[in-house]
Amino acid sequence: MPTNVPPQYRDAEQRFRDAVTIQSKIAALQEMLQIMPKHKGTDHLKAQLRSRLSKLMTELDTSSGSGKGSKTEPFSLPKEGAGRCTLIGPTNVGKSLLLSSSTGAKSKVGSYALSTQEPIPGMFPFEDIYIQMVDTPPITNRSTQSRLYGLLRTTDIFIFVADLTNQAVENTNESFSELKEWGFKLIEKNTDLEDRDFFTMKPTIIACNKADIPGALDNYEMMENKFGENFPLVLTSAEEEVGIEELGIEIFNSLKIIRVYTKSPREKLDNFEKKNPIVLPIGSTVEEAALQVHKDLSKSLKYAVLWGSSGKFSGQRVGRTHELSDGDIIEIHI
Ligand SMILES: Nc1nc2c(ncn2[C@@H]2O[C@H](COP(=O)(O)OP(=O)(O)OP(=O)(O)O)[C@@H](O)[C@H]2O)c(=O)[nH]1
Ligand SMILES: [Mg+2]
Repeated sequence: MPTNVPPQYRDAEQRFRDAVTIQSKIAALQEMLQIMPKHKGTDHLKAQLRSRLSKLMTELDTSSGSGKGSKTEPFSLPKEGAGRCTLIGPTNVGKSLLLSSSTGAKSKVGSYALSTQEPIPGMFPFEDIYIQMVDTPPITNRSTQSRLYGLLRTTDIFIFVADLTNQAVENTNESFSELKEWGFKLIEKNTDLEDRDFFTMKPTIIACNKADIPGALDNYEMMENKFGENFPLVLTSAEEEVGIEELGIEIFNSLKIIRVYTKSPREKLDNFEKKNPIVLPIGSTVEEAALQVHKDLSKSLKYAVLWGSSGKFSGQRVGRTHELSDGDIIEIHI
């Protein structure tokens, strides 16, 4: 243990020792990591704390589904739809209003700080699918941080919300550092997601909000210069419902999913209406699509007839290992 740590570190360490719940242990560890001075002498201790943190997070993940621990984990929400994206940011940036304008879900909007105290889910309609969107308490709120952490681990996509009228670049940098301290890796544009650790590596979109307020556009330019190369940026006004569609496109692209439509041999292609697609990860095969329809169907599957961009021609017969594309229509034959 290095002797040159500040007194606040000792306090946090004491809180860690006294902590009874996993969440308060996590919160104390997070604080210790944040307070610790950054120099070579603390590297080893930092690594130890991180490893403890990750063990506790695994415990939290496994205990939250067991029933008996449910009271300590009020931030666990059932996943719904084609994926989960979570709105993250400091207080008052417009996360709750963005949830309402994107999904219609009601989350308390307030001009005062810390108006949101717990996560609120909504469903974001994107073309013919729904994506779960979750509003959260501000990342800076210590009393909800450890539970927020658990929620973020189960999130597919981070949507960081920046207020263009309030030190957007500084606040984004600060929150990104915080998320990194928590052990998250913000995945940058065009990164290969294969073999990623789902719980810690997160594709991140930045919503630059309050675009309707005079002066916001100049700050958007600063955000673009600073972050535009590495992250998808969307200019939004939650107030005037601007940029919501663009946000949907970025979320869909970041989820790396495809939509596949199943047609029965009795249906005519001319009358076929593309709706209720099966949603699969990019790279999925005919067999995986059949498996989603029904377990038995994938076993008895002989071939599929395919219309769409993954085929060489319309109505092509393909086997179970054929890789599908977004928008494909398949007819499964057994
Ligand atoms: N002009 C304008 N005002 C906005 C916009 N988005 C949010 N606001 C206002 O900003 C204030 C904060 O909005 P909230 O949605 O409550 O912010 P929040 O990020 O959820 O805040 P916390 O829950 O405290 O973290 C409210 O007064 C909103 O009406 C926007 O795009 N334009
Ligand atoms: Mg809020």
